[in-house]
Amino acid sequence: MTQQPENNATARWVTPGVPTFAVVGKVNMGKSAVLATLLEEDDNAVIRISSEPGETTRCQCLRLELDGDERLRFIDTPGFQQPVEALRVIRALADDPARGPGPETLVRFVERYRDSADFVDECRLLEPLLEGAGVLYVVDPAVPVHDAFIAEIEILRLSAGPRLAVLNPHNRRQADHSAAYVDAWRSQLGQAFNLVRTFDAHAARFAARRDLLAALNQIDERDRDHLQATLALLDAEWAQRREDAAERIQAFLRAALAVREHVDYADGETPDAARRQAVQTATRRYYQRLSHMERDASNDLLDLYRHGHTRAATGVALDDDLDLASDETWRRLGLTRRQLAVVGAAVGAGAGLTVDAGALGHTLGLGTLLGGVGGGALAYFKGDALPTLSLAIGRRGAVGGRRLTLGPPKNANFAWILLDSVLIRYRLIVNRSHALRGDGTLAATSEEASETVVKTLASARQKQLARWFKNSARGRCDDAQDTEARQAIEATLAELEADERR
Ligand SMILES: Nc1nc2c(ncn2[C@@H]2O[C@H](COP(=O)(O)OP(=O)(O)OP(=O)(O)O)[C@@H](O)[C@H]2O)c(=O)[nH]1
Ligand SMILES: [Mg+2]
Repeated sequence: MTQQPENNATARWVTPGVPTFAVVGKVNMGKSAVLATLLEEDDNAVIRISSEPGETTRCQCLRLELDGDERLRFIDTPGFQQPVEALRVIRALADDPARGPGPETLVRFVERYRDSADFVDECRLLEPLLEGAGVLYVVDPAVPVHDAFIAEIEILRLSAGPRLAVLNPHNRRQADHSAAYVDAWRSQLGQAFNLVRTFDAHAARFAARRDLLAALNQIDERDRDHLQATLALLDAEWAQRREDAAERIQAFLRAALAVREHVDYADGETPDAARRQAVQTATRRYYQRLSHMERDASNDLLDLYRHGHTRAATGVALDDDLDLASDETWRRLGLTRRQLAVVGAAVGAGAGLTVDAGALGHTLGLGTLLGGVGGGALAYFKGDALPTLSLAIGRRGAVGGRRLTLGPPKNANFAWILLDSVLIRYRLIVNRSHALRGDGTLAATSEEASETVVKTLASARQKQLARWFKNSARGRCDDAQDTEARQAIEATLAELEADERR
């Protein structure tokens, strides 16, 4: 590869010491989408992505910053509008028509048309290349290779920097290499580009992003050490994120297991009815509080993974916030009966939750408590499949004044369901593309929502976690146990990231 030009005073896009690549291609090929995914930029105000061709009209600098330093720079560019005509002009501008145009001819082309009404987009997109930026050429391999593309490739071949071609299949089935035009594209691109890679902007996860950045390292021998160090920083940052995520999930579980709901009420003339009413209120509040806690934890994970414009307003467990008051949740998530028995045997009775007997003496099935309540409430609580909540009713204040305290379900699966729901959300988050510009909610298909995680964990890890649930619910975890559980969660997160199924 030829050398990057010396820093010239008029350079706008390229700064020495910061490897720079211009992302170029025909309009609507997904240039901006590739960049959004690569740089984890989900803000449409920063990177505009739309099915409207010609969305990007000016070059824009986008930086990959790690540890506060700009490590890599990408320039999002407008798409080629008239590549065939531009190539014709460039050829005509060649010094020696027999030898054809060279890099200097591109310079001449841009100088000639920069301030004219012709080839506006071509001049804009070529400018960074003339300053020495490398090329990241994006095409959709579902589209046949026609003359306009061949002209684009010919023009880009004249640029002096390293060149990488990216096949960004808009239709995911086309990612398969037997897809219609992939071979034709590869043979066309192979002649003009140092390397050709597939990168599905709507599906690429961390490993694919890393691979694409590593490909830049392969083609850009000018900055090899810098790029290698950048990859190391990227890996460290990702590992830190996962550690933070595991910590957040653990904090959520700890807090959720400790939730107690209190309702003060007076016996009045019909103490049974008053009690039923209080239980109903406390139960609803209890489950709402948990589902909000789960949603907040999910939003924190979204922030951690740079999805600040996506919110977990809709739960994955059901079509609303995680609905722990629904028997459907209790059937679908968590461990199987057999797994519960195995972990229960390993860590002692009450492997799920053992409620502090002092605070919450009675346990009463909701079916019993709600027996006389109307159909609406029963529908809400879905009858006998409901877990039994821990309950205590004590005297309070004036005559007949009572305090009802409602605690966690006695069901040993409770903690596992909480963990499952947050892990399902995690899987959605790490699989989510930053190029999506939807309604900003983290939604799951019913298939995604029901693909439980905790059932698939190795038995040894289930036992580790069961031990932590048990001790944590009793407020008896030391640092070593906390660390062990966090590491178990972290290892699970790493497995979810590596899981190719989606
Ligand atoms: N399904 C799918 N759609 C994609 C993918 N990449 C881009 N698109 C869609 O293709 C359209 C164009 O994407 P952009 O990233 O805006 O394309 P662009 O090349 O930057 O377009 P201009 O700026 O107009 O030149 C948008 O509707 C994207 O959502 C992909 O990998 N999969
Ligand atoms: Mg664009």
